[in-house]
Amino acid sequence: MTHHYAERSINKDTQEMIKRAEELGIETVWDRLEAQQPQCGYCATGLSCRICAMGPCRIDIFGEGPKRGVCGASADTIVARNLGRMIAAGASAHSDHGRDIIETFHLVASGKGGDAYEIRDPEKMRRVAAEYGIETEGRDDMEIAEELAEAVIEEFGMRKGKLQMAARAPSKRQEIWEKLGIVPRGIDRENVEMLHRTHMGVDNDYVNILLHGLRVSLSDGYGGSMVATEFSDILFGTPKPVESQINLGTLKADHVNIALHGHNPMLSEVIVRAAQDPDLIKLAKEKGAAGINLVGLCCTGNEILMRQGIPMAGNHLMQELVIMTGALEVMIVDYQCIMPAVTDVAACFHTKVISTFDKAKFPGATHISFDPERAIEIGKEIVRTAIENFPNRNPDRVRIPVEPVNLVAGFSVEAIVGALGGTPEPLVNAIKEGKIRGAVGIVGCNNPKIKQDYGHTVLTKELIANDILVVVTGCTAVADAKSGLMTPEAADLAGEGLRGICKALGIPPVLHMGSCVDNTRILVLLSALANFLGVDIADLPVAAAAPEWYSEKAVSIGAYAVASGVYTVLGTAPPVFGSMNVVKLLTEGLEDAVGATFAVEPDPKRAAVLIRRRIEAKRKALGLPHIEPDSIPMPEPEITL
Ligand code: BF8
Ligand code: SF4
Repeated sequence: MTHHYAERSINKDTQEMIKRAEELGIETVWDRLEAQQPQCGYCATGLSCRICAMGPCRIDIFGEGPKRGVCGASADTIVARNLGRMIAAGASAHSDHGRDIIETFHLVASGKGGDAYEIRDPEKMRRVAAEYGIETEGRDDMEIAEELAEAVIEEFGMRKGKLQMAARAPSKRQEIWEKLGIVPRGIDRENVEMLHRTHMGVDNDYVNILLHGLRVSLSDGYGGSMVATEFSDILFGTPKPVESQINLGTLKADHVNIALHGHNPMLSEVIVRAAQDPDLIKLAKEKGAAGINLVGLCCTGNEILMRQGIPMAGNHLMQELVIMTGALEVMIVDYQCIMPAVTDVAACFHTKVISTFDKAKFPGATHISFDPERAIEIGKEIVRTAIENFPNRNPDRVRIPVEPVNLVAGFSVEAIVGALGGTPEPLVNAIKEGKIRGAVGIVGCNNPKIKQDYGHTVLTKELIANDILVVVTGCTAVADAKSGLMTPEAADLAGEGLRGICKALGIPPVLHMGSCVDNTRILVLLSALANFLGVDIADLPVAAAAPEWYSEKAVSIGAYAVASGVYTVLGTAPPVFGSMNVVKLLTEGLEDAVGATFAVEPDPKRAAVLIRRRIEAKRKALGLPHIEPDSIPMPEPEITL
């Protein structure tokens, strides 16, 4: 058994809980990764195929083994098909989440939202309705809502030529998509078409498959995910700056603790209300608790942090560890990124895992089927279950390892533009003057192959120190917040220019823009900046990075970032190195097609240099004061693939 806690995570809470897991003999994600070594080299490089029953096949590019699958598929075809399917799975996950949100909005619009849901941001709804060409003048909210819900629901199929919200991109960007034939049409349609194309004997041309991959990703970025973000704002409120706390120290030893894990705010928003119910609080006190304490995990956590200021227990790799505090009564899960292992860990404690979506069941969990029409009742039932479980807690086994850290979240585009005085102009001016050299979106997951949060936090610190504004979502946001980078005081870590601006506005140098579907907020912000300057997104001094990504959703996000013209650096290697043609297309060829590429760089200090060089090259091309890109020295690698 290894004792290299410090190699697994940069965070004290994680290190302490890994130690605790070893004391108790409980297996964690790191142990299971170790047990999987060595992982399959064919799969790691994208060279295995099990799409049909003539296979499974694998291609041996280096040795004497086969160069073709049974059907004759080459390494290029197999790698591209596998990547195409990853994009489609990720886009489908986001888009099906978006569908659940729009269906709830439709329910509200047709007067069936009960007392659980309402339209909390009618002004935003009217703005979106106008984009869809819906008459808003002199009309009642509910009338507009119904027409809007139906128009958006139609976009999941194929009734329209193109997705309406794709028109938010700058016109030059839309022209590029049209020229390449990758304007997103129906959301479901693009995903189904990818499954069709990657069936045996359909699309065998790696360029053609991957171009469609970009189209699929755009149906996520400007479709499914954007629907999820916009309609979550309309239903639950558009985020505004909010203070809260983060890490395992947010659990309270004397409270009933409930963790909300997953991605969809439909249920978690209702739980937030149920936990404030006076009868339930009274019941908690009768059971000997001081109150009810909610904490978030992963993106459901980000959703309720952004809108309600609910504290955050941690990111992806914390989901087992939060149970090992021994202080968790219930973990409520909806869907995505929930390791099946959580029920195994829960079985070692009094913790109950409650699954809630019929499409996401977990062996070992209690299933309480969520029905939006009975949302409040179900929310209360779940909170009551947690309270009733409190007396089963063994206080001797409780370990809450650290004190929580403060943070400020809630930076929707509306909030950012609001902080700037209603226009992106001050930000644009700061970029023009070089006080802010550019902006970078750092997004994505934790992956046990990388020391937890090292990639996120090191890259973030390198960039802000060089006057690059960082916006974050998903598990990156949680990583940076745990390291104290999301407070106004963290501006002291920024370069002089960025520091001055953050201090003047009272904002952190790292802005939390939400969950992973909320990467679409970054698309909207980029389009606003590009439109303000009258240029394309690819002309802006911006970039993206996913230093510790693991999920298929992250692949879709990376693809729509690049398809939108944003240079994107990945920290974890995607399974594409089995085809040098695919690698060349992704890291070079796409520059000519869409004005941006992927890069793979596991060392965040080197990734920071790649990004700074890119930003300076873009500044130079725009005629802004710049540093010669080649004069930024590249450090020797400390971490390799
Ligand atoms: O959607 S960043 S580990 S929690 S996939 Fe998952 Fe990755 Fe976290 Fe959010 Ni996004
Ligand atoms: Fe093998 Fe071709 Fe079938 Fe894939 S599609 S498993 S390469 S025969």
